[in-house]
Amino acid sequence: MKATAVAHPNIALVKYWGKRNVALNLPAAGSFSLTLAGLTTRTTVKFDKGFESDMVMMGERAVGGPKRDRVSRFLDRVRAAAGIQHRATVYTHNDFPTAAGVASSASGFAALAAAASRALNLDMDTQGLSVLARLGSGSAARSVYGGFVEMLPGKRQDGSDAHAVQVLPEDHWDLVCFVVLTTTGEKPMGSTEAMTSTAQTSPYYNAWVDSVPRDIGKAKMAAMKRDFRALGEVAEHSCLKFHASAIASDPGILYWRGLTVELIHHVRRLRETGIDVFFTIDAGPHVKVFCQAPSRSAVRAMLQGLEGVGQILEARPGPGVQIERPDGSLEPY
Ligand code: 2P0
Repeated sequence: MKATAVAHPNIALVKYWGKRNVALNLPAAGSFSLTLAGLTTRTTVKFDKGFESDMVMMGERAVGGPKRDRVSRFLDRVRAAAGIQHRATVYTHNDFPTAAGVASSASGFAALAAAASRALNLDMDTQGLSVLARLGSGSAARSVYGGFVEMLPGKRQDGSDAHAVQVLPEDHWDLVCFVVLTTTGEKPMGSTEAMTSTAQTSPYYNAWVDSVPRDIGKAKMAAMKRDFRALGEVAEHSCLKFHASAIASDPGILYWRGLTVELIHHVRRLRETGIDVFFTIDAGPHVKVFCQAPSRSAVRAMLQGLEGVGQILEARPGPGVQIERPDGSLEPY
């Protein structure tokens, strides 16, 4: 009735932005991502007949309100699948700042899905786990797998075909991802709400959704061939299109700060000097900068040199969700 799982965030190179079904987190289009090592969520779930309610601990702090309710609703699905009603205690810890804008909901719900399903001995393969994780957060479906991952939007109403698949393993290509923190300011609008607003009010939303499948094809091909420039072109284009559709919402959804824009220009300047590098930006002000392993030190130094840049986190391609054995070692789910 107790299990611990470890999962990593992922960064989308072709973005997910919009749902065909909000209740089931069914995406309107696919997406394509890289799972990261170096940033980790570790989650333990313990079910017990004697517990009166679900308790969620993030680090040392008990979580209440909507965050706890979201976890509780997710656990209800796992309980229903197992045919039990036991309440649970969830201990979860991120070794990276949650305000870093590296989807903590992705690693969080991937780890929670794995720990909860294993604690209740649900007979579930990774595809089933990806479907389950998606019900917690759309991007969590991708963190079930390591390396380069494609999210399939599926067609079915029940969402059973809306899950991720691994395209290439984490040792395929030694990329480096810098997460450049730009501000510690106010929390931007959450993705779930912002996606709904974009779908309902942005005149560019349909064009955005229609453009995704072609971008996924290009990104997959570039990753397979280890064509860094081609991957960078499609990743930046996907990022800017997703932000453009959000900016064109009414009222406009603008995640960027001044330094976000400065970093876009900085990355373009670096590229003009012959350094292979590209950026992507998620639903927040921070900028993720990708390069290949040999240019790691040069790129880090040049990012640090830009005025106003705060902490820089560094990640590499990483594995999918893992289960912790009693001796503390990890095994794939
Ligand atoms: C992505 N983002 O593909 C995109 C790009 C943010 C910008 O997936 O409502 O937290 O839980 O399904 O997964 C963030 O969306 O949203 C996200 P829900 P989620 O990484």
